[in-house]
Amino acid sequence: MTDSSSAGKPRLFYSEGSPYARICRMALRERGLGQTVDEAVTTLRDPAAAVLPYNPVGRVPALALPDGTTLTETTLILGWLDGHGGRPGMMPASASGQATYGRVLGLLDGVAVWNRELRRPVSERSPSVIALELARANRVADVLESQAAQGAFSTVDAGFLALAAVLGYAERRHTVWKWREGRPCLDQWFAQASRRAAFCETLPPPSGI
Ligand SMILES: N[C@@H](CCC(=O)N[C@@H](CS)C(=O)NCC(=O)O)C(=O)O
Repeated sequence: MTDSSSAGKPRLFYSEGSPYARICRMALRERGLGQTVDEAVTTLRDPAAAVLPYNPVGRVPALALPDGTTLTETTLILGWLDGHGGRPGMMPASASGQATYGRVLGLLDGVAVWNRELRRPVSERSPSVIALELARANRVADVLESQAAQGAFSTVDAGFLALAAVLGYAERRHTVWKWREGRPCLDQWFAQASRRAAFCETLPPPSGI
């Protein structure tokens, strides 16, 4: 889709509650691109959403570029951001770093499905979907706990940001998941990650779930 008023800066559409958009918003800050890319809040699942003329999928994050191109999908946007600015990029170069990022993103995908179930009326929720996603989340988190115990997530990269986003989401918008239980290393890691300016400046509002 094209942007008829596309002469300005790239614009990153986000919603305040979106952990995916938060990954990109934290990357913007960690990479010092705050002056290069504007941020624009949008509603979601709304025919009047500001993002819709740019992204017919209607999801965030979406990065509208001055030439009329709109990039969607967190990983593609991280890749674009990595191509701009002088600081080290966020996408890990190594296969193991990429595997870790993919693992955390898979955790986030599962938690997002689980959360969506909980936003339905009780009579429309699927207990089997919830059980599956709970098991998936705990299974992945156990592996991440082992990784954290061995010193993973000590560098700020895509895996770090995705982990901060998913645990931050669990902290404020998906509190039904007691991810800290039996995971002291992740707990400690999260306490430290939470102090970063990029994290503090992108806190999502609590959802009551
Ligand atoms: N695979 C996408 C997922 C993005 C996504 O699901 N975003 C949610 C917000 S957390 C969204 O925009 N939902 C609106 C909708 O589904 O209509 C990515 O990696 O960016």
